[in-house]
Amino acid sequence: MSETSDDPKQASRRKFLAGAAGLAFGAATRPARADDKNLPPNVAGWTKQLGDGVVARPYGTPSKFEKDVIRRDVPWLTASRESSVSFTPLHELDGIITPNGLCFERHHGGIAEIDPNDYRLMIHGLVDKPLIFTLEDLKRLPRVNRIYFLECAANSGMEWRGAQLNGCQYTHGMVHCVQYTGVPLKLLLEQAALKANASWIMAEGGDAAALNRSLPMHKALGDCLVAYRSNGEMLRPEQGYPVRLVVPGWQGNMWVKWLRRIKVGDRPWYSREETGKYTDLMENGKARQFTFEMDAKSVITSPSPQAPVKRKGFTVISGLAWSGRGKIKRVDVSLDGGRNWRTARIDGPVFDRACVRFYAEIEWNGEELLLQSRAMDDTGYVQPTKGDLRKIRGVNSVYHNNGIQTWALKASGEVENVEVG
Ligand SMILES: Nc1nc2c(c(=O)[nH]1)N[C@H]1C(S)=C(S)[C@@H](COP(=O)(O)O)O[C@H]1N2
Ligand SMILES: [Mo]
Repeated sequence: MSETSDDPKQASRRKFLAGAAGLAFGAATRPARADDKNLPPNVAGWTKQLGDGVVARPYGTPSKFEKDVIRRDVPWLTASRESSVSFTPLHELDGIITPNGLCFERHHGGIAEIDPNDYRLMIHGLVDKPLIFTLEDLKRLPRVNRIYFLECAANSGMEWRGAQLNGCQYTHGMVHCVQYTGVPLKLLLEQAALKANASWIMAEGGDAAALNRSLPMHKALGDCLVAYRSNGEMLRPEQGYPVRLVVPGWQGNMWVKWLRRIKVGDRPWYSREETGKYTDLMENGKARQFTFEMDAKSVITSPSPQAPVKRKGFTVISGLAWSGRGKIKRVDVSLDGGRNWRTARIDGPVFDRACVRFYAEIEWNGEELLLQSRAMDDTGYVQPTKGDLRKIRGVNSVYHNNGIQTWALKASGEVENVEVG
């Protein structure tokens, strides 16, 4: 393609390159600073001496200059640290995989510390052969690798009352997406030999909360995994070391960590987490129960309140989308609060019930924008506006808020959590 092409992609690329050159020029002409000795044309300090040798960090950690890329909590949100939540720094990440050390945590009774030698998984109830597996037993069985998102049903729960928290880490950071390695739950249930009337299971954690949830048998025999690895390495203690249940597309609460026991039955258990919690109070005073699936959702992670725009010109809008019902088919981005939409570019792999990464590149000249993203999945479901969601759900809910998020981009480049219409 020739340099004089009118192709808009080429044109924006030329402008982008011109902008980049401008940055270098600007940097070279700003007032001298003490640390300029590392800048061209000088040879930087790190080139003039040998660095640390191998295994200086036997388990690698991020550069010290990345010290702000961390999970964060909101201290006033919960009464204790043991029953609380920390949030994934979505605004600092790219691609689709969440690094293990940055996965949000949600605990009801603190992090259980389990000696893998003492770990046992019991399967009992309506089975012919009750079984107890050690970790070694589980590792000897055929295993699979799957990339899935996990979203807490309470993600964005504060936002039912209007724009509350300023940062996608806090509004949307109860989601992570990693590659699990584990044994299909079906395999274990088959070994235990289900009785004819077996139609539900109850999964229970070995933590102080002994968190337990009922799952219908079709899901248990479907795609659930008993997982022990995340992104290749053993699960982190925070994520359920050594074993957690993986329940693809369904609310995070069901992904029982520190998995201790699976009881097989013929009806749900109606445990605390499926009666007092994780139900959705509707406008008419009735509550929806067993709302397992997570609806399609998306969020722009940059620009966002914690990731303001630093300069005018070529700007990459980026975000994540996911659906508990299947694959993300398309993501649209709006710059004007939902009046006009353009199709975003999805880049990277698109897996069933995993996060996908999207981009929309714009020229930003300092005008105020109302940034939104809207996800569509392969069932035809379209992420609703918050207004449309409230029409159906009312305002009594905590869980399952998948409404379209709006970020107001100010002339200064700062970004604020707002709500439109
Ligand atoms: N045993 C046990 N499992 C648990 C929990 C818990 O407190 N105890 N919290 C649940 C909730 S509410 C969520 S959202 C997910 C969070 O998983 P994560 O901490 O890996 O992000 O784990 C679920 N599994
Ligand atoms: Mo949760």
